[in-house]
Amino acid sequence: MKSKVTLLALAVASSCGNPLTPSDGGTPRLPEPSSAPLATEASWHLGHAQELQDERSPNVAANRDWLRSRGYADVTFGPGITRRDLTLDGGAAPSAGSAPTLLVRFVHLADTQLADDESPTRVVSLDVIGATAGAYRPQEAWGCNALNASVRTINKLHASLPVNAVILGGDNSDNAQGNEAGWFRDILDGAEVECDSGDDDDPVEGPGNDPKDPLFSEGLKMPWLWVTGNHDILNQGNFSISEAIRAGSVGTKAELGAVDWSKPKQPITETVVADARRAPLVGADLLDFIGGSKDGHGLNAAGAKTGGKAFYAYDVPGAPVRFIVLDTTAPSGGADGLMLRGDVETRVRPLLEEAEAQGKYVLLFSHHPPPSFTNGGGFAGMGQDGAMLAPEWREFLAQYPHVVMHVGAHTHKFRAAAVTPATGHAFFETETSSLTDWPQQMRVFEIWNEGNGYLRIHATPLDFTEENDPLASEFRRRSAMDFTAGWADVTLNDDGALDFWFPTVD
Ligand SMILES: [Ca+2]
Ligand SMILES: [Ca+2]
Ligand SMILES: [Ca+2]
Ligand SMILES: [Ca+2]
Repeated sequence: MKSKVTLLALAVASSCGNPLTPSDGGTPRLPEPSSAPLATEASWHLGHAQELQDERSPNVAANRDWLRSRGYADVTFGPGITRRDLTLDGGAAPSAGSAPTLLVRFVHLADTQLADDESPTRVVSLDVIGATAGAYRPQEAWGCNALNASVRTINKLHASLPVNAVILGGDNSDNAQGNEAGWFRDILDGAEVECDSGDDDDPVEGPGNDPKDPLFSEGLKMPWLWVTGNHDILNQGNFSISEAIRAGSVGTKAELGAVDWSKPKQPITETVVADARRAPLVGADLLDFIGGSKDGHGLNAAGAKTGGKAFYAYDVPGAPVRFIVLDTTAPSGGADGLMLRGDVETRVRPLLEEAEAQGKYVLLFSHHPPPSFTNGGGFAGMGQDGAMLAPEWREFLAQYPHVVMHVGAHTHKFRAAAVTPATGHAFFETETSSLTDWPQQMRVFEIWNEGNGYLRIHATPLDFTEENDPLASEFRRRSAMDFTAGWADVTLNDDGALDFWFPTVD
């Protein structure tokens, strides 16, 4: 319990807009950031070229010191990134309309991958350059701080550019644990949250100064919509939740390595303090947990949680736009996307038919983009009856004239493409960067009816603020180091800031 004096101090500090200092003794309420610029106005840039340091894993404290001293963690806030146009036929973009109408503005927040880095099911020793580079990230303990910073940024943006909704990209947690899902939900909903398991650690004495301290989130000021990713329901994003995994997650043996925050410099340990809150939370239980808070985050829609897989529609109030959320995860295992014909017929087709009947433009959202749809592909995957791959999926969507775009995540990099199936009409696919790996950006989408025969989908990356927030700042610098030293499995491109031009449907 906090004393009345502390609560009063919090209230005063909050109303004055100043962060509390640790000497106040409470969890800091970070003030509203002074701005939330779109990345085309100003953005974060690496201060060091990417130079492979394959002998200096940034997972080791001494190597981090070496890399940091040579500028691998340096970043600068500077010029905005450039924008380009994308059309369905590759031709020149139309001229902008004289009186465009904004239909919807939303933020896409993908691959936060909140990780309980003290869990016995962590696998730090498997972390190597390449496909398993995500087994450990030197920034991962600061993920809750970065997510809180993202909430502050989105709310600030919302003050000048109202945001209808935030829609997730999936992989909201990293390891399908109940405590991770709880941290994620509570930061977006608004709460005091302590991303700390096992013993209550305080590696830097006092409040608000290390990632194991409680943080205060004001919560998003607009609806947010759930999307499930493979890391939300599979151990390490790969393995179906077996009884052995369930038992191991609440035990003490971390055979592949977890972080020990009780010691200076957080070494890797094979023995942890047990914590029942680490039990996996997946399938129907996970959807009930998320859908049971606030407005249900999309999961209160009829049939949204059927079979423990999240398929639902969200109709943007007052706009001729429907979002359709798809669940592309494979509960039987494997990191790849799985789209089953049965789900397409019984859960997706009816939502599309309704949208067509109502003349609503459709954007589809899933964690995996169509190029990642396989039949049980990926490590620990299992083949399924009725798995639909990208060509068949695209031809299915192309039957519906109002389908504008399929928005995905999963790859941790921006991608944008026009797809032209063999039959039906052309539409767009795009993926957003992750919050966890460089460039650690969200993306703002606006759909404008230009009034000239075209919709313009105006997509712009958005950086989380680090104003008054040294912990979010540390997350960004560690991620920069991971990338510049060659240990992050991502590549950079200019597919983030785009205007997509889509002919209006009569
Ligand atoms: Ca790594
Ligand atoms: Ca702990
Ligand atoms: Ca703590
Ligand atoms: Ca502390």
